[in-house]
Amino acid sequence: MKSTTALATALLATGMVAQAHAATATFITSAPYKQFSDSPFASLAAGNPNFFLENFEDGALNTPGASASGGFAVFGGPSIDSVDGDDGAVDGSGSTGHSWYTGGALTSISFSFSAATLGYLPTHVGIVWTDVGLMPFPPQGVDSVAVRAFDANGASLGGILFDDLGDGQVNGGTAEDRFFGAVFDGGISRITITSLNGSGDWEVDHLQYGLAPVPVPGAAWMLAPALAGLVSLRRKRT
Ligand SMILES: [Ca+2]
Ligand SMILES: [Ca+2]
Ligand SMILES: [Ca+2]
Ligand SMILES: [Ca+2]
Repeated sequence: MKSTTALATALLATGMVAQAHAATATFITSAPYKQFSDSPFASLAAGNPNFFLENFEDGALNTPGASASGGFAVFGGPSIDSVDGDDGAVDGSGSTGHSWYTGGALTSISFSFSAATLGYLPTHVGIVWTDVGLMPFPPQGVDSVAVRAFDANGASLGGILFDDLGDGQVNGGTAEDRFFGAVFDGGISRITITSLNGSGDWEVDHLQYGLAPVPVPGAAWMLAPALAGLVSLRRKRT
């Protein structure tokens, strides 16, 4: 497929990326995405109590601390395009699962994260683009998509875009489904996903976000035996 081999990814110019290296966000896009194990964040999420996956299979966006600027969950029908595995079978179709739909009207949707609810802003945020239907101009069913991220103050962290995304079909086919993600140590308050060709007829799924587990510093591992030795030394003295 053309969309899986295209190299049309690029940072969107924002001016913010000229800051110090530590203030730079990283953007990722990957395919195929048939189920959560295909996510670049899957290993990060495993056993992580601060990582959440919203697959919309309960018909709602209700994972902690996440909200959308628009759209709604849709379910079941030939034009519905969930992530493939959400219906229990990785079989090339997502038409019997749930997705998040623009309602035929929105060219852009923001997903925001509440530090008050979560206790932090997520360092990792991802979304899976699953389908586009009607376009303002031909060809139908193919779009250019941008995902942008914003920091705790609402300042742009930049973004990533992908051209010629879609299978030209208005059905639940899952071959073209694609992951978009942002990573920023300073915390992400919001992502937006946008149809750059002005379509209001597209779907996303698998909103995923969380905090990277804090690694145990190497110095602490080295210090632990030393402390144990100190304790045993004191015990011998007393
Ligand atoms: Ca839900
Ligand atoms: Ca399926
Ligand atoms: Ca789903
Ligand atoms: Ca699809």
